[in-house]
Amino acid sequence: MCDFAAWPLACFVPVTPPDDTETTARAASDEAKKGFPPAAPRRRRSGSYVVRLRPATAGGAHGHRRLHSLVRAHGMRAESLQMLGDSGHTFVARLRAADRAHSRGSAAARLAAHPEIERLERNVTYRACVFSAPSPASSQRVDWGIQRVGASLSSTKSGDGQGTAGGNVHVFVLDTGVTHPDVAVVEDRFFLGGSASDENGHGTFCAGVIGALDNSSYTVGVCPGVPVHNFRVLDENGAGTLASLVAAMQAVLAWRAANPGTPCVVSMSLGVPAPAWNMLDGLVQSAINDSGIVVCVAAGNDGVDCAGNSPAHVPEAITVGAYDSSDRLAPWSNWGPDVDLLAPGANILALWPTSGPAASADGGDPAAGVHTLSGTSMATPCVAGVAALYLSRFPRATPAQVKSALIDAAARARDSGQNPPIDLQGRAGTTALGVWAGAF
Ligand SMILES: [Ca+2]
Repeated sequence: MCDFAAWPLACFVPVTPPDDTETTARAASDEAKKGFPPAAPRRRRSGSYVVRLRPATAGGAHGHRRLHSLVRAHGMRAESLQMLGDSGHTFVARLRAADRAHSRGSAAARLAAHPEIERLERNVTYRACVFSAPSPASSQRVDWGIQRVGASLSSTKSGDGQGTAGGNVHVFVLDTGVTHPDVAVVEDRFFLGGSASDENGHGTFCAGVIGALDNSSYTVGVCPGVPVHNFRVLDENGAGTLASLVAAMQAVLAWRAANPGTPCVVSMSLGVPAPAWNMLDGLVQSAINDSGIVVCVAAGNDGVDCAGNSPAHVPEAITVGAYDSSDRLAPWSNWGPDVDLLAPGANILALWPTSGPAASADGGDPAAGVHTLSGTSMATPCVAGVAALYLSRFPRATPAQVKSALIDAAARARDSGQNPPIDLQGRAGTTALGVWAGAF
């Protein structure tokens, strides 16, 4: 691909237009000799030129008149003659030979040699020096995880190129920000310095797993087109603070209080080792028990029991571990009795910022607007998307009912053979159930 940074000007290559050398009346004469009635002489073609008068020649209106005069003196007519901007001495002209006795090409060459003319050049066509890049609008890619959890069987049939999540469910993505045209972002807020823009890519990716639009571009989410609240709590390095998370959760609670009839889901692909209960854990618990908000959290990527991670160890939250495309628990996925469901988390394809500092970072492909990543961070939004799907059909369900419904649906799909159990790789005491979107 053409690297514009390395080719600021050389990227534009002048292209000579098709030869428009004037056609003479020879064809008509030949036909006359053969006894045909003489046809009308073909119209002499004009050509576009850029002409610059020497600085010593008066410019502006005087230059305009002078150039007309010089054109006529050289056996041509100017069909149009316009000054370029306010240059005074540079004009663009369409010139044509005045009669058959003159050839425009040779007349123009003589004009170019006139002492009052500094330059006279064909007005050639320039084209951008760009190779065709993968067009994100030409196709939509459906990740293996979307297929694996039966999202194509859900009420919105992810991947069929149409369909938006029904109902009035809202999803809050507490992450590095969400910056992508394939996500229906309805609110941008930031709880760190800076702005709500995603300068890391992680938040955009997670939002894509939840709800990338089911259209002709980029990827598709589990709950396509669901309204997303972009709550930026992590910085460009993917790091945030307890304070930023507490502030964001308080804002979610305030939104819920103002919109009591609107079901909502919080997705948090983040965590910190925390053997003890902390303020965020208390807010998550309150959001679930007191405010009716479904909260999905990542188990973590340390390959340990997630009982020592916040907010993964909040019992009421839906805590998510990760499996790979061979239906094996990922070796780095946290595990243990606090894990409620597993979801695809290895080599997941989802959205990536197309511009800004994150676009080319971490191996992302800004031209494609997608990226492949692994982690329980990728698995968590899959479950958040399924929860949103469920709430779009059963908007009055409590968080406890949503959690039970997701687990029951996963078990039924396992029993029917649609949703194979996950190989736990020896991590006994962890659920082997993968989330199943196909029921909703
Ligand atoms: Ca899409």
